[in-house]
Amino acid sequence: MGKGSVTDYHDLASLGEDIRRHILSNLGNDLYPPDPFRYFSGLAYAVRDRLIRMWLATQTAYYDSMSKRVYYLSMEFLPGRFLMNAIINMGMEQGCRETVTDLGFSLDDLAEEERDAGLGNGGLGRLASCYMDSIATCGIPGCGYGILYDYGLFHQTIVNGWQEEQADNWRRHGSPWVIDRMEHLYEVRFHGRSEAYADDKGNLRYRWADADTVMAMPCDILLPGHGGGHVTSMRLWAAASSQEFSLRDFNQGDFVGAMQAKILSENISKVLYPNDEPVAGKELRLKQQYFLVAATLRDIVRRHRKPGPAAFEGFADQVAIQLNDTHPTIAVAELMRILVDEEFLPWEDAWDICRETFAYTNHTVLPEALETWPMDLLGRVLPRHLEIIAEIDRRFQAEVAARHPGDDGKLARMAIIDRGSSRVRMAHLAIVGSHAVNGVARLHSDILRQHVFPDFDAFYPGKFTNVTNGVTPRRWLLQANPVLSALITEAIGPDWVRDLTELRRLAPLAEDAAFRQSWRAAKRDNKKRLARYVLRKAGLGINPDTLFDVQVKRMHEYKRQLLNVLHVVTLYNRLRRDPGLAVPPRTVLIGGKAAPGYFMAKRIIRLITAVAEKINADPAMRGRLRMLFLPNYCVSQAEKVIPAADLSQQISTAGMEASGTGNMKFALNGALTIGTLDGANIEIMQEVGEDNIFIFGLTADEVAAARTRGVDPRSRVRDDPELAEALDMIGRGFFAPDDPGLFTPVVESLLDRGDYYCVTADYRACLEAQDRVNALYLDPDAWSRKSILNTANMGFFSSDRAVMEYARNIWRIEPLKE
Ligand code: NBG
Repeated sequence: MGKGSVTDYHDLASLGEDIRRHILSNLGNDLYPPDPFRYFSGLAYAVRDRLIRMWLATQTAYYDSMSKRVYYLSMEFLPGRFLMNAIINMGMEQGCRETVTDLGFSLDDLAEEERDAGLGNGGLGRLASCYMDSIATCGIPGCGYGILYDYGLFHQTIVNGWQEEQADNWRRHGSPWVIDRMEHLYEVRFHGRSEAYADDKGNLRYRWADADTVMAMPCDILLPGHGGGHVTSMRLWAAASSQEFSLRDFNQGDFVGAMQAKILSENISKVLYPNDEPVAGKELRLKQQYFLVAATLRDIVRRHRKPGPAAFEGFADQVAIQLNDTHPTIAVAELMRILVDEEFLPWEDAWDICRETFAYTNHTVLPEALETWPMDLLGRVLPRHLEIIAEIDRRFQAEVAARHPGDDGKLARMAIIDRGSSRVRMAHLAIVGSHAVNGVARLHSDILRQHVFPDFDAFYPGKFTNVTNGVTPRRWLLQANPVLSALITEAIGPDWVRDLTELRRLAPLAEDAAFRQSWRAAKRDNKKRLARYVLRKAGLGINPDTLFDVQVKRMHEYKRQLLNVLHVVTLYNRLRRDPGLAVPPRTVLIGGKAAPGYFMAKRIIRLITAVAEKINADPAMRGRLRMLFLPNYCVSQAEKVIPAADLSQQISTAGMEASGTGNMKFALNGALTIGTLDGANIEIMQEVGEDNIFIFGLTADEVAAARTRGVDPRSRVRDDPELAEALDMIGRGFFAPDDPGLFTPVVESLLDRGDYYCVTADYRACLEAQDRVNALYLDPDAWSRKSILNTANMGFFSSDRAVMEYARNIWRIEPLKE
């Protein structure tokens, strides 16, 4: 694309004027009194003007190059805030700071006015957003597709120690970044029936009759890459009622009925489903998935045809579709429906196109998250799709049977439609309908091949691959940690921002005492910044001169926040017994949302707040141990917490965390990891070196063996007096004197229900690892050395590396040159 023009787009000279103009004529507001939210919005619109110009140029470059594009289909995106990210990536930070200062504000304060776009649950959505940043930065033609939920993941508050949920009405005050495109409405159908008919030539055809319809309206959010001038987009669909639908009832005089239908259809994009909630039987969730898929495929097909009447044979040379987890898998059946029922392609040709177009990323091995839909529900909502899936299954079973005659067990295990339960296994459909299937860390991909889908791996040699996750260095180091970024750039120059492996050049500086000193000073600055934030948000003072021990992520038993609590209670007991104990003073911070219906996760939050209350009120713990539950963990909070952490807790039961990406963000910011051999922790260990990480606990194989063997957790408790004491205190109400039975279920889950997550099994090893943490932290120079080596060796975990692997090996797309 025409370069040199990039700076023209930014046109900083008129920025102040543009901000005022947007406040006056776009927002219809006064300039006075100078309200920060108003000026934030004005600035956002002024930045957006510049983004739109760059985006149009990028689109032209895509069309001119006629290159293949990737479409990243995801039910979740978790971008957080947009303003600083856009400004920094566009190289406008300095200019913006000056302009905003002239207007009487600080840029950082204005940035705080923005509400997070929280359209995802956690790692899966955030990964999608990191990948958008890298797709734009690397110049890979393509964009994301998702849903514009009115309500993102709920807002969490802590009331009397319990989680409470509030609706996250994130667009309440407007959303400057969202561009509504009313001109491109598509109709999406549900219900009705599949109807067979004969065409002119007497061929048997199918059509979808008597369907209800909903309109899908595209809303674009533009995302600039760093430095290069490419701008990609997320196209998010919002549901609107279809005119024909309401008019039909209206003409019959049923105005209220018509309105009801309107409201019902608009419900489709109303709210994001929290994960870890049983989704089975939730018709609305299936409708959301199909809504995303149907609108997106229409849009892709429209674009494919735009240059002229394109043949579908060439479709997969122009289009790659990445299914982000199992959620959008109905796309396989929808593309078949379009090609066979609407474009009249022979089934075999359509099927080849499908498999060449789709690729599937699996993000979890938790069985409850591998979606299956009851046949009757699927048949009711998407009657023609059920027929198509049955036909795909029939042909697939014939293939399997031909290669493995008589092996009924294999047939039953591999079937897409599970005859026993009458459910459609969406993961099987995704595997059969894609040319590539990948896990998100090496261990996870191995587990997929060996334990979750071994029959498929044997049947399709080479189809299963791995792409280890990555995170964007722009948001997670450059933007979130300006102090450390400045220090790094001073030391090795700025190239690390677009080539993270450059960080390797920091390694020799680990031996430089002055550099270590500056490194510690940067960490201390970030800890002070976090302490101010915590005081403001939670009303609690924390001391930056203590070890910041952090675990922030969704609350789930497999992530083992409970093991963290058992360590804290044990440390508390040790300090009570021996006030002179030689351990560094520690501040334990835990944050994360629990799914609203997940009883145990919510009870564990209550346990954390109860233990924190007791410890923080104990005068003997002053200056030695503090604990805090951080309410409402979200992207913008992560940006403050991660740069301030000394110790990063990544302690999932081995084999259960597919990858983790928080683990990468912490280590990139110089935190040391205490963790299990799970997900990407293993690869982090290999990169940073075994001496620079605290690894403990059972391996994935040992967990599997322990589960088969069945170990009695009570015998472990008998053998370990500290564990016995901690569990006894929790179980008997030491932390809940007013309600002594409050935490009995938590202890019972360990002692009476088999301790599925191996908390008691890993307890002793965890404590020993924490002993090593304490010893090291008492030697600041030794700690800083390892901290520097962590950052220096995290280059592999850039999302640029990850999307380039996808582009080369899975999408087969070349990045555009700038
Ligand atoms: C999550 C995994 C994480 C992983 C992210 C991104 C789901 C279904 N999976 O371990 O639990 O890092 O996906 O791949 O949310």
